[in-house]
Amino acid sequence: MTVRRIRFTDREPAQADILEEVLSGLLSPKKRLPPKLFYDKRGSELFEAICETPEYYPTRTEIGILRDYAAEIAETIGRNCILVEPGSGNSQKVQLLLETLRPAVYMPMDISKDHLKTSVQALGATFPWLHVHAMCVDYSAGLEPVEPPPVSGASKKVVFFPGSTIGNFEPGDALAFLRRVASLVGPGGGLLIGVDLKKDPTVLHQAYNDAQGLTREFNLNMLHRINAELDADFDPGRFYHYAFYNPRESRIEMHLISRGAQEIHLAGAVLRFADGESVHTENSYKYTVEEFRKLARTAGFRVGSHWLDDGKLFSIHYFDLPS
Ligand code: AVI
Repeated sequence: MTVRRIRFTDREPAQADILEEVLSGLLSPKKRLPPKLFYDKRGSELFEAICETPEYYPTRTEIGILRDYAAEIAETIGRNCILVEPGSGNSQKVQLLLETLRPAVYMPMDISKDHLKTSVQALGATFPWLHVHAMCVDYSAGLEPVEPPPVSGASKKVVFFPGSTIGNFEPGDALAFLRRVASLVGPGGGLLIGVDLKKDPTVLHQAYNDAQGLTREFNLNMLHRINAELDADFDPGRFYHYAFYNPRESRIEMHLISRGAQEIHLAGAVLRFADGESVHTENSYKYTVEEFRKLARTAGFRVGSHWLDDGKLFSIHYFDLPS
């Protein structure tokens, strides 16, 4: 008998109509664009390249923590869980846990079908014992109830949310997301989450202003994407990448700053930019361990263990819900 270890659910959203969001953001008094626009094919490649730069410490630091503490993390969570990963991308980080954690089933969720299919095939080859139920969905549109395939011996649901993606949510949205995770995993379930920490602003500044200029290209790529998909006439050469740490708000802010006054045409609208005017493209909030634990408690979680690197740059937390 053949055992079907890999399943695929396809709820890929139709090509999102981004026009309305782009127009309303650029017509508002404080111009803004949503950070999800970063991640077209080129943007995703640029992000992967940023993660390899010497300045962007979060990725390698989180990977180091997962390597150093995989056994302890697995013991804290317990074997045979249903492991759900929203925004799983290339499923690189979870691989550091699979051998020790031995989940009953791994459920990666990602909006990019091709990415998901490739990574699921690779996982199947590396971990032949692993049951995988991959779902092509836009998890930011809601974490609808995840129905795991019938796998014997499965215990609780655990969400894995690495990368400090939670930092890209406004604090109110971060709380709402944690609440949605709590209702998804239910009593006895848990959340393993990576969170970037507050630190010397110079270190933060360098992480978002790498010497190779990849973060600059990543930021400007948004304008290339709007030109390509919405037929706008931005000249990306007429915008500066500007990223800085705002200590009052505990966040890195990324902006695109207009070099000179200019007019852009988009879907019949004329968008006017004053010299030096900003388009706010991203926030990346930084927390202390205590601040994040407080947020998780407010969302209804019981706070458990957390793990840090020696330099206390990054944190991984495990929270759960009483059974
Ligand atoms: C995906 N996210 C956690 C990254 C961050 O650090 O906020 C996105 C990023 N923006 C610029 N560099 C990386």
